[in-house]
Amino acid sequence: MANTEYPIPNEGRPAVNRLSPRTSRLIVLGLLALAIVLVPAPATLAAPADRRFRIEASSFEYSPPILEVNPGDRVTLELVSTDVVHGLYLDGYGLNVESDPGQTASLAFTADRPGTFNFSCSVTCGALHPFMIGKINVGPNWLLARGLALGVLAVAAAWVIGKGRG
Ligand SMILES: [Cu+2]
Repeated sequence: MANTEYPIPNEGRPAVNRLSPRTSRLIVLGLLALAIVLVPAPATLAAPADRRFRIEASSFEYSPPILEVNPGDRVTLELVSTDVVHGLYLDGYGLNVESDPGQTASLAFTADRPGTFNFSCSVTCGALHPFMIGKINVGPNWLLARGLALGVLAVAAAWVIGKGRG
């Protein structure tokens, strides 16, 4: 009768040995959750660089519509319209540029704010003008990654608790 998995009460063992496997698992999950919340996001993975993007604007889309940069990058957007006058207004940074047909207009800024920023056409260009949008991701989305990881942990905890009841 040495190592029974579930210690018999009043056997005289110290209380620390009486943690059920379920409790131990929940403690491990709790510690993981704390780690996910408390561990700082890694600093910028890459050193700041000069990034240049050529964005073609046509009715009613941008090509490419999604840009990825690292925090601290010096970003230059070259907007070139292929048909009528289009603009690009970058949310969050409050920057705007307009391009005449066939002309390239540039916009330069330092991506000093991490996050996802939408941009949209700033020149009324036709029926679908309000839908002429794109976005710039500045760095990985750590908030989203943490949220997903915590969600997975919550599901695991619910499973452990449910299993213990069954
Ligand atoms: Cu437009």
